[in-house]
Amino acid sequence: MSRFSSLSLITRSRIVPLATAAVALACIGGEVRADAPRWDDVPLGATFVCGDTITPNGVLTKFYPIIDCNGWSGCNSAQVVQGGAPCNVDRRLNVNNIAVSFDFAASSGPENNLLMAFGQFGGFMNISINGSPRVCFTQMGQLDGQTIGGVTLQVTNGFGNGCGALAFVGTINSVLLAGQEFWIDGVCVPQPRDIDGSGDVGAADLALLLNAWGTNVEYADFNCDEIVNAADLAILLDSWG
Ligand SMILES: [Ca+2]
Ligand SMILES: [Ca+2]
Ligand SMILES: [Ca+2]
Repeated sequence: MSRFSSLSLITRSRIVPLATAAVALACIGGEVRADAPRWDDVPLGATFVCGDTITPNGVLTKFYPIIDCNGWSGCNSAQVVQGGAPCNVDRRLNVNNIAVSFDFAASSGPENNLLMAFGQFGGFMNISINGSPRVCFTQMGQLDGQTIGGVTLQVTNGFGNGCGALAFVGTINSVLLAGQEFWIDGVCVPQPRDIDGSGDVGAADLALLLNAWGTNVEYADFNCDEIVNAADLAILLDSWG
């Protein structure tokens, strides 16, 4: 059995297996904000190393070493990339043996129910939420149903190497993620289906969504994949009325 085969809390002296709980959760709308990193405004090719601090979309973002399940740590770099496989949704962050943290509480305040697109293609990853001990794991799917730092996680796809989405259900002050062959994108706050704030979901909201068709505007990108398309239309219609 691989030493990385089970989801474990990192400690220097012991590895604590976590039970997997099957929890069905829905991600419901959130606040209209533009303060979650999508990387599209960060210069292409920008490269970050441990100790760097940046503020994509106003979010305090720092880089730290990655730590494996036995306590080894290392620090390579993260780079803003675009084009080609995998998981291309405009610009994204290639996380290559490094950890990246987003401190929402120190920026515009804690966020609720974030979504994040990811691509995982090998090695192991770390996650810490709200200052929790880092969890070391080898498949994003292992996070599905876990509660870390008081936030419950829901994974869509990504149960093997490939692209998926991670939903954070709860209040998020800060998140740290690390990976070896790992891509992060579309960290965002799910937007209300009532786009115009009229109090219901109707024709005016539909018109706004259709007007944004094919773009990456946030207000109509309900599933946070950085494109307004049929998936978002289906979500809007599901909330009709
Ligand atoms: Ca992006
Ligand atoms: Ca409306
Ligand atoms: Ca979308």
